[in-house]
Amino acid sequence: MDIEDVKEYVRCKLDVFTPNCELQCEEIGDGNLNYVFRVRDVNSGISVIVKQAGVTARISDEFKLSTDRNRIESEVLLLQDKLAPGLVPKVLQYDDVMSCCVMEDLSSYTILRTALTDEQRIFPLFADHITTFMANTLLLSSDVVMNHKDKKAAAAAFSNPELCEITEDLVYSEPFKNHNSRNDVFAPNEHFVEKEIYGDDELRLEAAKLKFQFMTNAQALLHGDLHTGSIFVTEKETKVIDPEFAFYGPMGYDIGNVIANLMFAWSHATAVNARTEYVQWLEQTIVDVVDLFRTKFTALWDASVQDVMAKEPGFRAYYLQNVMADSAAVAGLELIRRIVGLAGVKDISSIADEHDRIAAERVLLTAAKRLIKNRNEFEAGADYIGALKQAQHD
Ligand code: SR1
Ligand code: MG
Repeated sequence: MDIEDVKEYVRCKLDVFTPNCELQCEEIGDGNLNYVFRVRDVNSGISVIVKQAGVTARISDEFKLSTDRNRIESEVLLLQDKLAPGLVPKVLQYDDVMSCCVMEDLSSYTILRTALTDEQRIFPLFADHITTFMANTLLLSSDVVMNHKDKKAAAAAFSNPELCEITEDLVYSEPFKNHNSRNDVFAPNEHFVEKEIYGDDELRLEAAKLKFQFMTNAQALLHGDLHTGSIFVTEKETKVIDPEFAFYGPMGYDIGNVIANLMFAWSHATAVNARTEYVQWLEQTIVDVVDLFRTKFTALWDASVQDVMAKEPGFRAYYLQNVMADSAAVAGLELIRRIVGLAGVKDISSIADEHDRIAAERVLLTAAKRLIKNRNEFEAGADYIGALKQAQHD
């Protein structure tokens, strides 16, 4: 739809707008895949977001994608609002003919990546909110809690092969091979990447193991793309958006993405000499995301576990330890793919000084290798800060 189509569409389809209302509409999407419109009634001030999925990705026609991702996104938002109330936008309507979802307008919120990278703002409640979101949506959609037949039906309903293929290629394959890839390496770091990533046999073997774990471990209903561009924030509230990559996969995929993208914010902050209070808050937030997740996951497990064998003494600790190791590995993969692969992040690309950017990328890539290879050693939040500080001195 173009802007006029969207105005006509909401005028006809949504009760909140009257037939003669005066509408303003703008396209505000800045993601890689879809078109996002904000429509506002000039007189009442009421506004909504209309998100439409096309048959190719916005970033490039090379990606041919099913519009079913819009159905998945709409249904997952409705489900996540039940599992983690108040932490996702309200869905007002989903239309499978137009492949579009109408949802709550969050115009008083800011995208977390922008707020961190451009504004260096502090969000005191973010770690608490995002860990509630992850513990609830992941554990409560898993076999630990759900009836196993219902869980298998949910896994089938949220089968998302085309968007999973993007992740399999862009996260788990292309960053490790300088062949037939769409990688986009910062030129001054090409030799470093050649040696430290493409040339590291042990790293590539671990990435291969993790790729097949991503494809085969239908552990929980993931958001599937939980970076700081998928999170809206204010000082008091957090809303997770864009679950179009959702599918049943390993829990660590979501947790690792949050950690890695906070590390990107930390890297940007240190590169531009951000104020100490802000850098300290970022470090504490990384620590809190890991430690609060563990605490909440443990409490929720005890309150909601259903499977008879999952109640065996020692099983909870074994399960959580695997989730935390996966999380560390995914954090490493996300760091590597955003520096080496096709879809970069502005936390890094906006570091203006060439030497600062070279150094920032090398610190993160060094930490990433440790996160992947030594993933079983990352248990507490402080371990992640330790990896960053160690990489600064390597
Ligand atoms: C072609 S899509 C590139 C990336 O954008 C999305 O947000 C996902 O992170 C995907 O890997
Ligand atoms: Mg997105």
